[in-house]
Amino acid sequence: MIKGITLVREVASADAHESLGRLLLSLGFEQGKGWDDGTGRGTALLAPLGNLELVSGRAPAVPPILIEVFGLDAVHRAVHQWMLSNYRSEEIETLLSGPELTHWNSRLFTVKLSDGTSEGLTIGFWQSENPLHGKPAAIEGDLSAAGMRIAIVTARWNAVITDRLLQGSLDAILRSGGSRADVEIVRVPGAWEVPSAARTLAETKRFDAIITIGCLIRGETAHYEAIYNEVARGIGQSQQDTGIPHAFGVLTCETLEQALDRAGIKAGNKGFEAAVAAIEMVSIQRKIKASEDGK
Ligand code: DLZ
Repeated sequence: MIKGITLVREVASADAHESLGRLLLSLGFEQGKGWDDGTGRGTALLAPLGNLELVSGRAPAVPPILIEVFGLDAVHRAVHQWMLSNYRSEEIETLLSGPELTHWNSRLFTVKLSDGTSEGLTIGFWQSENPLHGKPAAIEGDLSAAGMRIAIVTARWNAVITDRLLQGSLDAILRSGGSRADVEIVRVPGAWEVPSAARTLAETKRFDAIITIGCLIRGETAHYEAIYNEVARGIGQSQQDTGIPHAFGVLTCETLEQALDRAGIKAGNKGFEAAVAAIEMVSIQRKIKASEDGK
């Protein structure tokens, strides 16, 4: 039912109205639908988010108009610059404060606009010091592989590539706190065989995640598209049917050079990336289950 919040403030003169509007638009407000009925006018400045905050038990943050920003220092410089063209420099010192830490883990500066009214119009610009502030609450996986049992299925075809991907996966697991004793490596002839081995491993329920590794090179692989589609479908289906996360580390490349690039030369190591994804998915799965159990 609620649509939005509007704060209305009077500005003393048409010039101040114009100038303040320009400043706020330059800082990132979006121009909304204003009004002008001949007797007065309103400028609507839209922010991406707004909220009404009720406070008890301690004094609320002042001033009542608080604008949350990114890059507080840059905003402060822009406001200072704007004030230089609207106020005398000795006035600015009393009207514009420097950014300071607040008791609510943020930095804030205030600017008082002497707009002709007795109180003036004071705006606080602030930025949270908490990097997670404002992010929607979400379940996110950790990157700790400690105690995770992981199976890696790797194809022997194009072993010059798949061995590097395998090394990348092991590297990621061990560096994330996993143990070599908890990792089982299964070698299959080619990419075609990867899904079936992955499913067999997943069905044992002995593993928290399966990492699949292979390398298909278009120029050297007959029916490249057909094989690739089946491999991708088979791995995806095994993941969905068994509920065990399967990370996809099967490269599909135009050339051997491109494959080498993705196996640790120029474009990262996709085996490493697949292992990180597997670890994260196991962690996410555990957290989702834990949150369900806690209900
Ligand atoms: C046959 C074949 C070909 C032509 N190319 C590849 C490839 O690029 N990458 C790969 O992993 N495997 C290839 N294979 C082997 C098939 O995946 C499969 O192992 C065989 O057809 C036996 O079923």
